[in-house]
Amino acid sequence: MDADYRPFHPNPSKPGFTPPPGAVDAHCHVFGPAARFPYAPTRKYTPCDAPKEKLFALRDHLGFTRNVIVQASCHGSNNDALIDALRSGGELARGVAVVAPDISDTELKAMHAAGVRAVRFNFVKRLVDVAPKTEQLEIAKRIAKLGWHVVVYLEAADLEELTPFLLQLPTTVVIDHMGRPDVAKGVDHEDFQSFINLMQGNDKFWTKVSCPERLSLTGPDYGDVVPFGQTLVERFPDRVLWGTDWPHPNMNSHMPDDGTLVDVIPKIATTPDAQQALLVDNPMRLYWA
Ligand code: 0GY
Repeated sequence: MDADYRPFHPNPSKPGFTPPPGAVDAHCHVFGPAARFPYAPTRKYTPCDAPKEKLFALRDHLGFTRNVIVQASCHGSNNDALIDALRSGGELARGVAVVAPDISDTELKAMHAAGVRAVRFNFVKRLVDVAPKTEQLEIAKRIAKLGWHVVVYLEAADLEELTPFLLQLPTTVVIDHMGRPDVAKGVDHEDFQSFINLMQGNDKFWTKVSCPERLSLTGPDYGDVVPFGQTLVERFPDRVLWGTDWPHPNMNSHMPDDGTLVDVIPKIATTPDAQQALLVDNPMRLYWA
């Protein structure tokens, strides 16, 4: 089966920045291998196989200790590859699943035992047929009882429409990739200010200061995205997470060098305290407590 986009970087560089001991890559995926974990027939893209062994090798190479593995749309709501990776990762891995509304309590408990601590709701229309909000709210109420939270993937243009729904969710809500701002507009534009206002107005909102490679218009070293991440880390030091987004599905402009991505961290989290919170204390509180 051919992938729709470039393969991930074959030999990422060693970053110059050394993450603090116990650092967590809080947004990464495993894909397949398709021969064992087939991709969903309903998927909108076909990825390159990106098995757990490669993810764990990258973790070690970059100087990280733990992973939060996020179910991606190409596997639909079949979380078998994710659960298999979590079982292999043991205490060093936690997961974010995508579940169908008819999932049983027994299945949810088995996922918890494997390390799942959140569900993801994806609102990016090129990736999924977006599920009805009533269904998602029911799922959120059920997983709240397990102490899980909700991760949402949305684009800046949809934030206003989604805000009432996000406010209704009964759990912590982590917004992927800074809500995908249009970086050409700059941090002072009303769109990014709306995102900041949402974070400011309710401390249940967290965000991942990740994916400069997806948001950048200039490419490596992603200088045009730095002010966005830096602003969020400064304003909300206790509610930010960071992740590689390996193996970078749908990256067509270029395939990032994961070492270069790690070297963006000290530009957005400029002090040892901010780095410790971003890479260790915050993800440990949310996923390992
Ligand atoms: C990401 C981004 C993408 C894909 C998915 O669920 C997914 O398939 O999240 C994307 O193409 O923007 O964060 O992994």
